[in-house]
Parts: sequence; structure tokens; C-alpha cells
Amino acid sequence: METEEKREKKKVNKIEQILDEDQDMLAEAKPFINLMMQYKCAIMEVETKLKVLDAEFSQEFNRNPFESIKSRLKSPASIYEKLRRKGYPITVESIEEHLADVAGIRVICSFPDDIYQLAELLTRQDDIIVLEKKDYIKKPKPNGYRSLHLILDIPIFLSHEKKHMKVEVQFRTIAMDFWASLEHKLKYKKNVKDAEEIVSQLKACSDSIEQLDYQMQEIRNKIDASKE
Ligand code: 0O2
Repeated sequence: METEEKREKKKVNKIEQILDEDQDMLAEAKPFINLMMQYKCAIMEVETKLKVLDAEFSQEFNRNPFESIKSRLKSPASIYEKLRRKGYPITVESIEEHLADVAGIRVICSFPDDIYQLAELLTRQDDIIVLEKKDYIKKPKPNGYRSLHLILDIPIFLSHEKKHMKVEVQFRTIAMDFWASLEHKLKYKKNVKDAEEIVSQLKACSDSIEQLDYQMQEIRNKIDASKE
């Protein structure tokens, strides 16, 4: 028969085994957690650059080049799903090599002109390299999606190294963001009836929004010109 002492010893062994397994899991997760921390730092760097430009514009010209900034780190589940979908290995090295949108920043501007001005001011800074540019404002997607997408390379300064990180920055007007947010919500609803009609209605809304954006831009230009 098992003595009380033996039962206690078994329990302690089991707990030690679980703790060992947790340590192993933590050790395996550490490179991933580190990489996520580095992407977070890269987001902070780009956000700071944008906020500096905002502060300068407020002071010098009494206006703000953007309305708001939203940033996000891609979730582990989305990272995993994207690597699998594209047939890449599921490793930390593969994330860095193949994914450019782990660190994402969305900059919402009032007017289309602000987007190009802000993108130009940001990308001409000498520590930033533009790796890729997709201008879905000049050339919208067939469904009507509009935004300016940049993939930037930006250095972060860690205690023992300087590391280059990729950050995706999406620039949109408030109107483009309104359209993209609603379209995103609708797109993921399954079994929608009259899908074709819905697609064409969304495209029509996108066209109206484009007109509105440029009308508002014209009004601002007129007001600016009348001030001089
Ligand atoms: P999430 O959750 O926003 O991150 P790739 O990223 O290279 O696999 P693609 O299409 O070449 O795919 O990249 P692209 O065109 O630069 O678009 C990437 C992101 O732009 C998407 O990220 C969306 O945020 C946004 N986007 C692109 N097209 C559309 C669209 O038709 N509608 C809406 N609402 N958003 C769009 P994710 O990874 O899809 O999602």
C-alpha cells in the first residue's frame, strides 16, 4: 500500500514536472515575445515622428495634419494564419522575413492633400527607408477601397544593438476610413443575399465618398486662399 509520504512525493514530482514544462514553453516563446516587443518599439518610433510633425504644424500653421492615429500589433493567431496561408515556415525568422504588417499604424487625415504631405514629410526623414508603396487613392481597389499604404524600414535602438524593423503605415481620410471600417464589417458576414448588388452599392458609396473628400478639400483650399 502507498504511504502518505509516497503520495506527497508523487504530488511534488508532478508539480515539478509541470513547472519544468512551463519553463520549456516560456523559453520557446521568448524569441517570439522579444520580437513582438521590438515591433512595439518600432510603432512607438513612427508614432513619435508623426506626433512631432503634428506639434510643429499646430504651432506654426495652427492646424493638425492628422485627426487620429491607431496602431496595432498583429495577433499571434493572424500571424500564424498568414504564414500558413502563404506557405511560409512558422518561425520567428520567417515572421521577420515574410511579414511586413506585424506592426501596423493607421493615420486618419482630414483631407487627401494632408495624406500626401504627411507621407512626404515622414518618408524624407533620413532614418526611414520606404520599402514599398501602394497608392490605393490614385488607383483604388476594384471594390472601392482607398488608402495610401507604405511599408517602412525604421531602426530601433536596443541596449546592445540597432535593429531595422518593418512597419506598415496606412494613410486614409476620415471618409475613406468610414468606408473601409464598414466594408470590413460587412465583408465578414456570411451568406449575405444579393452579394453582387451589395458589392456595387459599396463601390458607389466609395465613389460618393471620393467626391466628398475632394469637395471638402476644395472648400479648404478656398478658405486658405481667402485668408492670404
Ligand atoms: P488587418 O486586420 O487590417 O491587418 P498582404 O497583406 O500582402 O497579404 P495585400 O492585399 O497585398 O495583402 O496587402 P494590402 O493591399 O497592402 O492590404 C493590407 C491591409 O489593407 C489589410 O490588412 C487591410 O487592413 C487593408 N485592406 C486592403 N484591402 C482592403 C479592402 O478591400 N477592404 C478593407 N476594409 N481593408 C482593406 P489585413 O491583413 O487584411 O487585415
